[in-house]
Amino acid sequence: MVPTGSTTGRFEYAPAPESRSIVDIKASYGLFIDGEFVDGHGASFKTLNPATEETLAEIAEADERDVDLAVKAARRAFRGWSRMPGAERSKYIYRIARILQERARELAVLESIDNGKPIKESRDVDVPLVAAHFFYYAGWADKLSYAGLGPDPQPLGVAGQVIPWNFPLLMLAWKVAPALACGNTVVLKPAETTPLTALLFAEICQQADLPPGVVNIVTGAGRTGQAVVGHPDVDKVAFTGSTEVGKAIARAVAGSHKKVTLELGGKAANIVFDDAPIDQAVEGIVSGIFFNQGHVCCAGSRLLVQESVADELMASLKRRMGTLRVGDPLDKNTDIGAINSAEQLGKIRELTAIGDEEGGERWAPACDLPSSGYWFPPTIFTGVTQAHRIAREEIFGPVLSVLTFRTPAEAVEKANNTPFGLSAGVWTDKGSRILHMADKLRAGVVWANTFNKFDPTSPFGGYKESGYGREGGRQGLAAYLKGAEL
Ligand code: TAP
Repeated sequence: MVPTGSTTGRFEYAPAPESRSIVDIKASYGLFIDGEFVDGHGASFKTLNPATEETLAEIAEADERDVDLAVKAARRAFRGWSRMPGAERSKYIYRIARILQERARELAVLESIDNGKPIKESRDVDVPLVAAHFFYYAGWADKLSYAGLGPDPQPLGVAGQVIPWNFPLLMLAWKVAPALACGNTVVLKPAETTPLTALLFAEICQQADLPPGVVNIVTGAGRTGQAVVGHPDVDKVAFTGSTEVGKAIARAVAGSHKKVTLELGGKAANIVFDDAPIDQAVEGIVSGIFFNQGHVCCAGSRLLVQESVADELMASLKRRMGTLRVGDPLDKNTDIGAINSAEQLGKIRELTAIGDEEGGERWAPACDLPSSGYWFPPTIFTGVTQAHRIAREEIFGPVLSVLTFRTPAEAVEKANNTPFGLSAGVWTDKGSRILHMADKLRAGVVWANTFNKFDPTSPFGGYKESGYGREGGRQGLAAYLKGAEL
């Protein structure tokens, strides 16, 4: 949909461009085990286009036997892969990175079709970052002894990796690239609703002549994830997803030899002080919560605005929200795409209804949403207090809860008043205030006068219920090496 141009933000539907034709989606997909696509022993499930509710493909659901075959293949491959000189391993990883770049358009279109995210995000953010991660970690493969993580770093073995649906390919890159660079082999389970780009990545592994078994992809739902995490011959568990499932995984592996990293949920504060450039802050608030439909673990889902500028900021934010284009993910002018699944849409509706009941004041620009597909308009709630559930729980949708503060100390107290600790944003003209806030905020990442900026060289991870361990940067290697702690 595109706005008619009125400041009320009314939208009309715009048809999809031809971009869909550049990607070839098969009717059905098997599992990727030992370098080959194979039939699974279990049932199959459908993956949908969330913008249309059309079935895209039939996907094999890996059961315990399939996961066992994948882990055995990874174990066999580990002997050769871990002993290969780092410079040789890096050649394979560089090759994967180059093919990812060559096939970037195809990957971006497929990601947008399966996930619902706007093509301008998958094209300009997700896929370039995915390639950048492989390039970055390829560079580490022959330099592990110089990473400051011990003189003779050794890989852990077989890594079982379980990832969510919000950044399907990027979460794969965050997990697979460092694991391979360190000499581990991988069994990865993508999320049930977004398996397609992981399966295209499997094809890319074949194209790069990666030795069979180094990367295995087992599609399925939570049960498949449980089988990966619980397999006795998995040495490392890397999980990104909800705090609830993260806790279940921590319990499941407790007492075993497995090394675990958990990247979980968040409820980030985006804090705007009265000396901040308002227009710039508004852009940061919009990208902080509406990027990727708000399906972002580090989304700036709580706006904390200093009372003296609250009215001016809110007026400006509403004007800007009126210009956001909601609709067809494959239209390159779209700002907000489809919600990833009916289930997620249900969760957003439920929590926002609770926001209404608790006395929050809901506002959204006028939107005509398509009749099929899963959609939610960009929404803000004012009059929110810290006790409200929409200020405490992760909504994981395009919904911003607005609170105010008077002093920096109050801002710190409110920002830290959450069980999570993944990220935060600070908007101010004063460098000293940025440093002060960065010191006081209990968040793994603190952005200053920007938001949602990612780079493979920079470690990412949480405090408190946002999980433990770091991904990205030199620190991200520690998760995949014996005895290496940060
Ligand atoms: P989850 O429901 O936790 O699912 C994550 C993955 O775990 C999926 O592949 C899921 O399979 C699988 N799974 C479900 N139950 C499992 C179990 N008992 N054992 C092993 N695996 C299991 O999360 P989601 O809804 O996909 O993703 C949203 C969440 O991820 C949000 O909370 C978000 O904050 C978090 N997230 C965090 C980060 C970082 S870096 N901290 C980044 C992105 C997302 P199915 O999909 O088939 O159920």
